[in-house]
Formats: sequence, structure tokens, C-alpha cells
Amino acid sequence: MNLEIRDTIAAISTPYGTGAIAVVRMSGPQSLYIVSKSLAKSVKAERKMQYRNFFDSNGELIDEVLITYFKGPKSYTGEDMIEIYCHGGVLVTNRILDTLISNGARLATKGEFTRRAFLNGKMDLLKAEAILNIIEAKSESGLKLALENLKGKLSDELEVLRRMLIDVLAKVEVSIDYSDDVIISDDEILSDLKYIERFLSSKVKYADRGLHVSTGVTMAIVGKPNVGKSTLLNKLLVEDRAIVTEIPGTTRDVIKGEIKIQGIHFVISDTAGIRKTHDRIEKIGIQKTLKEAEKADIILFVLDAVTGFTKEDEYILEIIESGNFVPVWNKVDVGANSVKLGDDVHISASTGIGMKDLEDTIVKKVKPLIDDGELSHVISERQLEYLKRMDHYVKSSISVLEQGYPVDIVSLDIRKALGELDELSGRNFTEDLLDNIFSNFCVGK
Ligand SMILES: Nc1nc2c(ncn2[C@@H]2O[C@H](COP(=O)(O)OP(=O)(O)OP(=O)(O)O)[C@@H](O)[C@H]2O)c(=O)[nH]1
Ligand SMILES: [Mg+2]
Repeated sequence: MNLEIRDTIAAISTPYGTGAIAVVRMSGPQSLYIVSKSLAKSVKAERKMQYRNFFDSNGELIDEVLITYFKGPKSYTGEDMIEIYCHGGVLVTNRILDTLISNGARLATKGEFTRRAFLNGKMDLLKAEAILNIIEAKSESGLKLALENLKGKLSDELEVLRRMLIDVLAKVEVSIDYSDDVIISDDEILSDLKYIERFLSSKVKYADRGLHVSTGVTMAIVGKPNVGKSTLLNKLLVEDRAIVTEIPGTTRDVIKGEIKIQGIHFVISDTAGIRKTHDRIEKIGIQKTLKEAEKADIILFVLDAVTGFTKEDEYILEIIESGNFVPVWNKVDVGANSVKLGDDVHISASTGIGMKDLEDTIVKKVKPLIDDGELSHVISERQLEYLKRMDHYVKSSISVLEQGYPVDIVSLDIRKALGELDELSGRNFTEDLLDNIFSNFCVGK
């Protein structure tokens, strides 16, 4: 998307619906001029709330509003901005926005205010992402990490990394240019690179934790048909979300819900029962189940206490064995069995027997994912991907050097690592990258 930064954008910044007040925002060089068309008296004073009547293009009164003018660069976007606080009715708010647009503003795209803030140098990409994380935070600790990133925590850490990479690159270049004088030994370069690699590896290692805390722990409910997976989902959510019937193969699609168990945020998915089938739709559902199980941080492997461990269960166990799973024997209100597969839990999803025990076991299984050791400020998949690529290049530079290759090959890898870092922080960016990040924002942010 090629967005013209010279034009003036407008959007409703508060959620759609009825509220006491709503906020309409405008950013760009024409902001003051456009809003003035709707006012009997302009709003020249900066950063001061001013009471005004707001008129449409025909001079008809729309609402009594408060308006603040932020003159660029001292504004969120770095441009001239207007914020209008009106009565929070859907109609009123839309009429104000429509008037701004008919007077020359353009409707902002998702996240365009923050995108402009980034393009105008008000924040780097990591801080822009932190804003999204703050809006979407699901837990106290996720919110705390995001706020710290907004204050520059991750940006600062990556700046340290950038300095280290530039230093070692300088040493490499010197040793290429002055190889006869041997000012800097390969050993010194190697030791620097190893230090950087340890730094990066620990960031990558702890990143998963940051992601879990920020976006929630993923939990898949998996098992053969009719064991009570959907009943269990409904019980956990305390809501009739998924259809439950006595017909095997009821659930076809992945059904998601979110809950907190003992303060930990979970994203749960109920899935289609796994079995051999000729039904096309069910087959697709089972493919989705397998994907969901692969992605999940924890799997609830639901089994039927009445039928005991069957061949179908054995087949599923082989698929999930290497993952983090809890065997959950369901329907204990009508049956029992003595098979043990691990940390087994015995429940009745329909009556609620054993649910507390299940929750305790789940929490025990996921605790190590979220609160052992250091929390990383890497809180998006994007950030993690870049760190992994940098880690790869630094590792490669170390192995190149250790194998005795000339030092100029090392310089290539370090430059690549630096390139990744610059894209991560937004020092280098493409329109596609920005589209990708800001499409996750809401309009008006
Ligand atoms: N007695 C008893 N019946 C249960 C229990 N849990 C579920 N059921 C019954 O088992 C049947 C299947 O339940 P579902 O929750 O639809 O099972 P499912 O695993 O989601 O099945 P699919 O979606 O077909 O894979 C229904 O008739 C439920 O009422 C339980 O704890 N005790
Ligand atoms: Mg089901």
C-alpha cells in the first residue's frame, strides 16, 4: 500500500457503539484548516481543550464538542493533529467524521496514525508494536512487558546488540585491510562473536515466554470422536460454545475460546475427533485438528473411561506423544479404567467431577513455559523471527571462522545479521513490512 503522507487523515478512535463520549482524530497538514470549516471560531491555541459548536457542510449544527489542537511535531504522529471529543452516539460521531472527509480529509487506514508516527521518526517499529501489544494485552504481565517496550526496553537492548555487531564488523574490516600487520587476531573476533551469539540465543530462548505471557498459552483438546471434547470445552468456558451430540463426528471445525485458569490466560481449541473416515468434510476437520495439536503449547488428550484405551487412542497417542499432553479420562460418572499413560486426570465433563484436579494439572504443566527465569521483551512472532535469523547468521560466522575460512567471509554474515536487525527495529523498512504490521491495528490508532 502506498500511502501519501502529505494528505490529511481522519478516523473515529473510540470503539464503534454508544458511549458517553467518542473521539474523532485527524492528522496532517490540513487538519486545522479542515476543522475550521466546521467551526464559527477557529481553535488556534495549542494543546488546550476548547469548547465549540460543530457544524456540517450545510451549516447545520451536529454537536457541542471539545477540540484540542496539537501542532506538529509535538503530537502523536509528529504532524498537526486535531482531536474532537463529541457525544458518543454512533450517528453524531459518524456525521462529524463525514464532515471532516467532505471538507478534505481522507479516511485513515488501519494503524495509519501510528504508521505516520513511525514514518515521522516519533517512534521505532518496536515501540509501534508495543502500542498494539498494550491494546491487546491479555494479562497483567503481558501489559507490563508491552509498557516497558513502549518506554524503549527492547529498542535499547537491540541498540546494544547493534553496537556489538558494528564493533565486531569494524574489527573484521580492519583485519582485512591491514592483514599484514595483524592488529586484531581471529581469536579476538571469534570471542566477540561468541559473546553476541550467547546474547542472541538467550533472547530467542526466553522469547517463547514473552509470547506466552502476551498472547496466551495455546491448549488443544484432542481425542477420538464422541469422548466428550466439546463437552469439556463448554465446561471450561462455562458456556455452551460447541455443539454436543451423541453422534461421533459432531465437531468438524476448530472452535476457539479464551479463559483464565489460576491467573494464566489460555486460548483453547476444541477439535474434530480423530478417526479414519471417508467423509470429505470430516477429513478436512481432522487435518485441522492435527495442525492445532502441533501448534499447541499443551494438549488435553481426552479418552473415554467407559471404553478404556482403544486402537484409535493408540494411533492418536503416537501423534501427540512428543508434545506436552495430559491424558484426560472422561465420563468417570459412568465408567472407570486402570490404564495409566502419564499424569492422568479423571473427570466427568458433563457433571464437573475432577475439573479442579484437571485445572491444577494443566497449570502445573504450563508453569515452566511462563514463569521460570527471565521474561523476554520479545513479544511478537515477527520480532522472534528476526532474532532467529540473526542468531543463524552469527552462528554461521562463528563456524566459518572456526573452520579457518578467510575473515572477509565472516564480514558477509555479520552484515546480514545487521540487515535483519535494522529491519526488526524499522531502521530499514519496506511498504510491505509496514502493511503487515499496521494491518493488525484498528482504524483510528
Ligand atoms: N456420561 C457422560 N457423558 C458425557 C460426558 N461428557 C460427554 N458426554 C456425552 O458424550 C457424547 C459426546 O460428547 P461430545 O462432547 O459431543 O464429544 P466430542 O468428543 O466433542 O465428539 P466429536 O465432536 O464427535 O469428536 C454426548 O452425548 C455427551 O453428552 C461425561 O462426562 N459423562
Ligand atoms: Mg465435538
